[in-house]
Amino acid sequence: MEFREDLIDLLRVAGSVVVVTGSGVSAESGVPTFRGEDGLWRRYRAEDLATPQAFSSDPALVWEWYDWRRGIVAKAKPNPAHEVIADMERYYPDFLLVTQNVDGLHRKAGNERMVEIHGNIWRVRCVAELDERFLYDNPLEVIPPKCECGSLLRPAVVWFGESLPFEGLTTASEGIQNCEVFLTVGTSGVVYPVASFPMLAKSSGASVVDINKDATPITSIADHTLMGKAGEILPELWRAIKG
Ligand code: BV8
Repeated sequence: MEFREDLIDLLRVAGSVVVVTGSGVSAESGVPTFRGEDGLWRRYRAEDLATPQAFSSDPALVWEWYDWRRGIVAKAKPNPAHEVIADMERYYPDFLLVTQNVDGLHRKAGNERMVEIHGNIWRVRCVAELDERFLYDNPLEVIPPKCECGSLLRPAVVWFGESLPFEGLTTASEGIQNCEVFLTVGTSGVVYPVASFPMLAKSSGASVVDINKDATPITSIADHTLMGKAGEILPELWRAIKG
């Protein structure tokens, strides 16, 4: 795989790098993407299930969907793309990973300087007491699961129409406005506010690099576009950078 010299130089000497990932980075770990041909939802669209309205009208249905997804994620392992992004955290003096994925695979690969900006599929929240905790039961014994207080537990993820965590958003936007290189991997760039991050990076003077299987709205603003599978491109790119 050939890479432009200026891209290799850029990534070799960068001091501050922000990486934003979407479900495409986990595709080669066997975790289905949202909008791909293998569509994450079986009979329903994600946008119709990942909402507070869907949960309040049918918590069992929403939990059945998440229990099914937790089953897939439980068997998934980080792939070479996750491994490279974990190595980037050790290599770059100033590094931040912002992931839209709720599968926890980046943390499994070793990333720590990271924001799970849409939450984590293994965390739940009591709808009454609002406290969060990990719930690793897989499959769930009871659907929908209940808190000790008797109220429903919900997945601690950000649904459509819900605001993203303030702290995570602040960390992400500060990092993006101060980075030299902004790298997106495996995201269709259609879900806001994360979809606005590449333009924020560009307008803050960062070089935008996009790795994706298909063209997306990010393609038109990226300084460098590497089209293909993240699990194949990233290891080759990383070998070229580290020599
Ligand atoms: C909010 C967690 C304020 C749950 C998710 C109209 C215009 C603009 C915005 C809106 C609008 N209408 C509504 C909105 C706001 C809405 C939004 O953006 N909707 C979109 C659909 C238009 N956003 C929100 O509601 C957000 N909140 O705005 O708060 C607010 C408050 C009140 C009222 C209004 C607004 C909350 C968004 C978060 C939703 N939660 N997930 C869960 O996971 O169950 S979103 C979901 O999409 C996942 O987090 C996912 O990560 C994310 C983004 O999708 P991608 O990761 O990009 O995945 P996708 O399948 O789309 O693409 C994968 C890509 O990888 C593809 O391009 C594919 O080609 C590529 N690929 C595949 N395989 C590979 C690969 N690339 C490389 N290698 C491979 N092997």
